[in-house]
Amino acid sequence: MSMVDPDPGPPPVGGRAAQHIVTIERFLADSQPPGSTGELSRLLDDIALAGKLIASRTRRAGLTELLGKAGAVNVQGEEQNLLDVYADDVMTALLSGHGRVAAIVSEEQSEPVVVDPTAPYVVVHDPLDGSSNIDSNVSIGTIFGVYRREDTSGAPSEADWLRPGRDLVAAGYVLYGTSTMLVYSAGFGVHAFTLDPEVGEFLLTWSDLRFPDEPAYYSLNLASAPQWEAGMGRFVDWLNRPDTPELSQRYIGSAVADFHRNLLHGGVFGYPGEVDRPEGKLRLLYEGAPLAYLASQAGGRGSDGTQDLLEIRPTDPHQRTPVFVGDRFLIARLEECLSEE
Ligand code: AHM
Ligand code: MG
Repeated sequence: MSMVDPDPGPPPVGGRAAQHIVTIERFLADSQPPGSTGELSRLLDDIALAGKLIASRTRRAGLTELLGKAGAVNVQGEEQNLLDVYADDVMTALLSGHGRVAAIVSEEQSEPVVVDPTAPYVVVHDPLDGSSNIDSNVSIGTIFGVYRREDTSGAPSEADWLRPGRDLVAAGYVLYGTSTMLVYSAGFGVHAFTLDPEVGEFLLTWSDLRFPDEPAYYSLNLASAPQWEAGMGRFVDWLNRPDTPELSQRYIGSAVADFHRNLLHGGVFGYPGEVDRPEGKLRLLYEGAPLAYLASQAGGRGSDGTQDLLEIRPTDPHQRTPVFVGDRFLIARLEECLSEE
């Protein structure tokens, strides 16, 4: 029997519960705008297959000696885990060789990788976000964004990937949690699919997810509060005032998992800049911008604290930025707190 109930009941938020069993492949094919080539749908289906492979390996990690360090350091100066490397290899393999993807920007690759100079899309991704959680069996995820090249006549260059999030044509994540879920948007709402491990298919769970009107959570690493600038202190004070909407604090340390919970139940995730590190930790191109794109498609927002994350054009593929994504009202309040003298 399938593990995914064809009628999962009402979603915890705005959005529609799937009434029929619909595979992601079928959903993508049925959602294509008239006249489109179907290449983007096939590209998203390739990413879904990468997600299945990574999920399968993640589930077996403790059994197959895949936990632990790979012995290499990535361009961020962070030690790579074996699963980081595996996930990156899977994404590269699935995105190469079929004429859809011209170049790939990955957190785990120091330089963008050109795979097909004439292809129409560029994919940016963090193959395994939250990888410090791998060894402790805590949720991790793959984050991705897709840009359509404006000019395919020459070899891919910086102009193809140093682009603001508002240019994204699709973005999403695969969350390896208690179940594996793929959440994506291609500009027409946010849709969530659960992997049925028995049949090996991502099946539609909810379409048109929206942040609920009443937020439930804020997700900040409060242990870093002494390093934050003064405005963050004002925001945290406001969050804890008795006349502020009652919120719980939840912080997983996997941005993708924190974002997902807040998408379902309402709230904001943030990784602020710090006095000695004003640019923060998270990367604009393959962490901040895709999550901000999803947030805006679900009625929320993304901000770096002063401006919309989707408006920032990176000058480096691995550029870092403060990231705040989620509920619009909470982000507006945060921006006010950061702008006060
Ligand atoms: P990673 O891409 O190397 O996994 O780092 C990003 C992760 C985010 O998922 C998470 O929000 C953050 O790092 C947690 O960092 P910290 O432990 O400093 O709170
Ligand atoms: Mg990562």
